[in-house]
Amino acid sequence: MARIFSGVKPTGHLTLGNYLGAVRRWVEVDQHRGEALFSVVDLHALTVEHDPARVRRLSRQAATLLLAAGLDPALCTLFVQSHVDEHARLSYLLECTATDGELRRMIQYKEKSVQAREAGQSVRLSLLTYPVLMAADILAYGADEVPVGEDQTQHVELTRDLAVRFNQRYGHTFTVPRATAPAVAARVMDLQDPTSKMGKSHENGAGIVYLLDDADTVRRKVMRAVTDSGREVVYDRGERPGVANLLDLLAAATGGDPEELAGGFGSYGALKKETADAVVELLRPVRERHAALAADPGYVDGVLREGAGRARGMARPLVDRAYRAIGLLPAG
Ligand code: AQP
Repeated sequence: MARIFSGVKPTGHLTLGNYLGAVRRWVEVDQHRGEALFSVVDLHALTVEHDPARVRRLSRQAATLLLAAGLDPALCTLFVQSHVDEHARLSYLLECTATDGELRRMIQYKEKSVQAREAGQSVRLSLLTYPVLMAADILAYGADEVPVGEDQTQHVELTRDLAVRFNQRYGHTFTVPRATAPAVAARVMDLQDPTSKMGKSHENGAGIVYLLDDADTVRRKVMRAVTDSGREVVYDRGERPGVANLLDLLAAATGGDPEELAGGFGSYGALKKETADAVVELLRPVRERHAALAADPGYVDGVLREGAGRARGMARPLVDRAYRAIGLLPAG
């Protein structure tokens, strides 16, 4: 049975990009077909300027939303990363396996370090080592598969390199995982800037559909989406990124094919209206279940406690093995 690991960072409210690029498949496919672990990876939220109370609040909200989206604790393990010490323990060993050069080449590091400097902030060392912690998240569980959006595939590639290198030097310890991306909506773009990814930590929320936005807000954001100067509805990601993004969203929400859907619209307005309706309907049940679950934080805490216990039980033997393999003296 495949072992599957993936996570979401509590750096902002979960978005339609998170849902379509990752969470929906965790719910519909991954939790049914393997031994799946999903984590609110809160340590990763500390790699950029953060407000402690907000990270705490967003961590619980993310866990509640994952349950509302349909993760079932009877089928998968849901937990908070910082509740399981093995992630940090293994991360250090992997830092002793990775090189400064390969981390500096990571696209996300390059982008985020520029953003931090532009905002007058210093660049945290943890921003550079972030992909190593992510590798530890995955390798600690012997995961074979990592279902992520396209933006994370470079980090999964690094994880593979580190696993292979560790195994070659210190003996076979880690499973070498692979990224699995969804067929549609692997990269949902910002509605106001369709050449950049819809990311939950972006400053301007006008182009971002949050899972907890109410129906009117979703409609307004989709209706105001930036399109292109043409009039004809055609699917062309390179030349018409705004329209292509809407067609991708509609296809992901309704199960259609974006190129075929394009032929059915005579104007951008009609496409926007149908896309808005489809997204509202897609998110309605998630929002409703979230409201019910948020009223019972004790239940969510219980799920997370049990999930952390299970996760610890899986990770500890493997991480202990890695400690021995790399040459550390076992505690007597
Ligand atoms: N726009 C997106 N399209 C498709 N997939 C996406 N994912 C995120 N955005 C999109 C996928 O969702 C999972 C969890 O994402 P994350 O929490 O690691 O990152 P984020 O939502 O992108 O959050 P940030 O803080 O805004 O991150 P940055 O600024 O780093 O991009 C992942 O599987 C991700 O691929």
